[in-house]
Amino acid sequence: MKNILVIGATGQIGSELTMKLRGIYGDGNVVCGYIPSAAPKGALLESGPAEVVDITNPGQIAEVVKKHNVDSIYNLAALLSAVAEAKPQLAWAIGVGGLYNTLEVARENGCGVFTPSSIGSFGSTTPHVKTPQDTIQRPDTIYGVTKVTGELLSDYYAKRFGVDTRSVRFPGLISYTTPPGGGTTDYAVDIYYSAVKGEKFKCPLKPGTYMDMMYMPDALRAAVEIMEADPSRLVHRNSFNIASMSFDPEIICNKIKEYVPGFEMEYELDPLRQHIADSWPDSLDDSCAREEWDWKPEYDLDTMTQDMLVNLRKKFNIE
Ligand code: AKB
Repeated sequence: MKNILVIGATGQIGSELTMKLRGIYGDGNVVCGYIPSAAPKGALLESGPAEVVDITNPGQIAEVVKKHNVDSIYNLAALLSAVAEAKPQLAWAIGVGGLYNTLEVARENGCGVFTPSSIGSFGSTTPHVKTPQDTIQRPDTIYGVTKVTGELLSDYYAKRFGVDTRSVRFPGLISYTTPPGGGTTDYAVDIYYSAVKGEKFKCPLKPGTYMDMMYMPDALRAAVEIMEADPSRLVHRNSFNIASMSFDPEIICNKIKEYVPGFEMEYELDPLRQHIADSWPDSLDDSCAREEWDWKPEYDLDTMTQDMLVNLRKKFNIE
């Protein structure tokens, strides 16, 4: 049985992943690690152990790892891309300093570590269409710089110290549960909220801005499956391209209109987000993940849209 610590467990991915891990490995075996300004509530707090874990405090990570006999750490502490541009020093302290602290605790205590990377680890000189697994990674953002550094540092700890580090490059993640905060891909979540509330959506990115996106259930499954994968099959570790769908604002808007006929969108461009999105791939080639650990997405744009609309209507009590 695994004993897991999730760092950043109350964030966009963490709040859902912690509950999924508790469902698989047992409520008592998955520690919700949080910072006091983002304390857990409801089921996340009540269904299992919770501890204050500030990733910038190595002593605190080590104490919780020892107290709960942790053998696997899911490190989800990060600032998303647009917020990171506003606070680059903090983005580095959390993304790189925090990862270093986590890897050191993992090395000393024999833990495996999952740390997500992102499509943000690529930059404007990366091939944009069907971006290969191994290619140019010269990101234009501090977010991307922390992600590439994280990939390299994690691979170094695997090779040099035998720490079982594994990771995936997440596309933009879409969920009806926890709203994202400060990402470049977040428009693809916000658009569904506008659609169910009957509001006109103001799109911050221009038509033709393609990016990879993924429905949260697929992303959570990827995080579990890569950590469960047979290590003898893994040629890569940090990090695997994973993909399920790629679209631009027009495509997602038209898909929503199939189910919400009166839905309207207008463009109100955000230059920072547009600049970041233009530097990121249009679509990823995830064949290595498919070959090395049988990665396969379940949702496409149509099935995700239907599920998002049903669940957001339930959430807001809209008929
Ligand atoms: C962001 O937009 O910053 C994230 C990401 C793709 O890593 N959703």
